Amino acid sequence: GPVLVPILGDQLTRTLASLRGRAKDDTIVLMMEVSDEATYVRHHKQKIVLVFSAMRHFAEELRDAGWTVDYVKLDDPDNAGSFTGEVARAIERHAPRLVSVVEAGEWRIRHDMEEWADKFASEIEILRDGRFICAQAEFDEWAESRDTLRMEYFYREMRRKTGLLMDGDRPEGGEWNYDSENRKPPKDGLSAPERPKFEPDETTRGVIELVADRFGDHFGSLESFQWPVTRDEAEEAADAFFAERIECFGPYQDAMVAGEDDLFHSMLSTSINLGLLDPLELCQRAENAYRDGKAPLNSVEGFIRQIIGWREYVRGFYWHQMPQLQKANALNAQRSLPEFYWTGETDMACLADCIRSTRDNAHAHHIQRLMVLGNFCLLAGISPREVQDWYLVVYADAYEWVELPNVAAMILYADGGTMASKPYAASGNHINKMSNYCSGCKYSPHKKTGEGACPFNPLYWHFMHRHRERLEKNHRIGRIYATWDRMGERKQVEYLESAEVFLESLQPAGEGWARS
Ligand code: FAD
Ligand code: DLZ
Ligand code: SF4
Repeated sequence: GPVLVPILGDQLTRTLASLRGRAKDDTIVLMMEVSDEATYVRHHKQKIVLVFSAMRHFAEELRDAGWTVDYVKLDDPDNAGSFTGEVARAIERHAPRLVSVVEAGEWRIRHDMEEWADKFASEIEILRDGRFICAQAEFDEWAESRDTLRMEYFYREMRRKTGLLMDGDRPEGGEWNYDSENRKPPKDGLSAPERPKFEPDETTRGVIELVADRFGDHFGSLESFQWPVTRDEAEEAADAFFAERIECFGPYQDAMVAGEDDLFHSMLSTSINLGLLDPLELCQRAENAYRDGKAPLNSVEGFIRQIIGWREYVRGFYWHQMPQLQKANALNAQRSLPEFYWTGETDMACLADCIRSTRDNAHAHHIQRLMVLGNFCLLAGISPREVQDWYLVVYADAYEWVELPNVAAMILYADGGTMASKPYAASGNHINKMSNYCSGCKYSPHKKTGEGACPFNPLYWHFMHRHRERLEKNHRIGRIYATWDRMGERKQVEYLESAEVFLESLQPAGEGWARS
């Protein structure tokens, strides 16, 4: 029989390890739309459209290049509903001598894959995913020798390994990191050139109909679907970023402006995660922009660090810490996620805008996910499990390998500080400094407690107070308790009571939003 090559929905590249060196007339590519993947959490509708449409376009691209593709659609009456079920059916159809597959990105699926060898009579080969720069063994080796796993040190290894922005064995410009230049608040009226928007073609329109029909009650809007769904479109999106936005990417990386959903961010995560764009190639293009004098070092270094630093690091961290990471809850946070995370109905203008963008675009940019949406969950003590589900559902770029480390370790400190040296806690002042949200808000960031006070202010001290025992020992945050102690009891009680009143007012989301 032939070789059967299953390609999962986030493995859409012709350079995939399982295709390399194969004879086209001896290979059957298997692609499967399965209900299990669309519903293990109730993904944002745009995410399902994105994955299915990109899969259908990629299947066409492979066929045009001469490959035989066996494509199972979601509405195929015999669809088994899962990868394992569909691979079983394909083995019956094709009697392959070998099933060659690239390891899944998520623990859930990799676990299933590892059972294929026992379940099926065909030989099974599971290959390493060559799209990542750092092999897992390499990450594990790096991690073994330390107690804390700081991204910054990992990143330097990746710079040396790839040679990106290196000047011999020294970092270009003399520093590894130029983030101190990358914290500009938004000036009045800050806005960015519009990025290319990709109108749905016939294939995408077909998938939109399917998703409206089958998953119409999932979170999120379908109206504004504009994601790149092919490699060509993704390249066009990358071209526009390198031509028009990378220059300001660094300085305004942490800025937020109401109604400006992309600012100078690349908006390339969905394409990178699907396989439409190669992360290393993008970094090389960024470096070229710097060498050609088209973009400053702080922007280019920042972009490269997000990819060969953060992206590679969270993936290594995920596999290093799974499956425990899913259950980690070092701060014992137990509160339910508020319903407004799903409805967007809140008087807090910053949260309302971030949730609106999330609903309309299946996207929010990094600092919105971190400083507003994540910070709130940290301070309010929302249960990690519920926060994880929310982030996995709502973003078009969300896969557990990248979502979980960011949520559990980066925003919630649920790993107890293996990733972050301190919890990322911020008060209303900080959000006010980095955004224009507060001028349109019912609350005031300058008011500390009581009626009209920005809820982030009392929540901040409530958080610090309830975790004093753990955080006081932390050298980066411990000093804050001197400020707290100086306030005096009356002020302290005001903070704590204001926070309690606010927390009591939160309406819990209830079941059914994230999982059936
Ligand atoms: P840019 O700002 O242009 O950054 C360039 C690229 O760097 C991104 O495309 C992405 O590939 C990479 N990158 C940047 N930051 C990170 C990071 N922290 N972790 C991994 N890669 C990073 N990103 C996802 O791809 N999927 C997720 O499910 C996801 N969940 C997140 C959850 C939380 C709580 C936080 C704080 C961050 C999360 N991120 C996630 C990271 C980041 O927010 C997005 O990658 C980014 O907003 C995507 O938009 P962009 O392409 O415009 O990014
Ligand atoms: C996210 C997703 C969805 C919604 N649907 C499918 C699908 O029907 N078929 C498929 O091959 N992949 C899908 N994906 C992406 C997978 O969830 C992803 O490949 C796994 O999480 C493995 O990491
Ligand atoms: Fe957000 Fe507080 Fe500013 Fe309102 S006042 S936008 S709640 S930070």
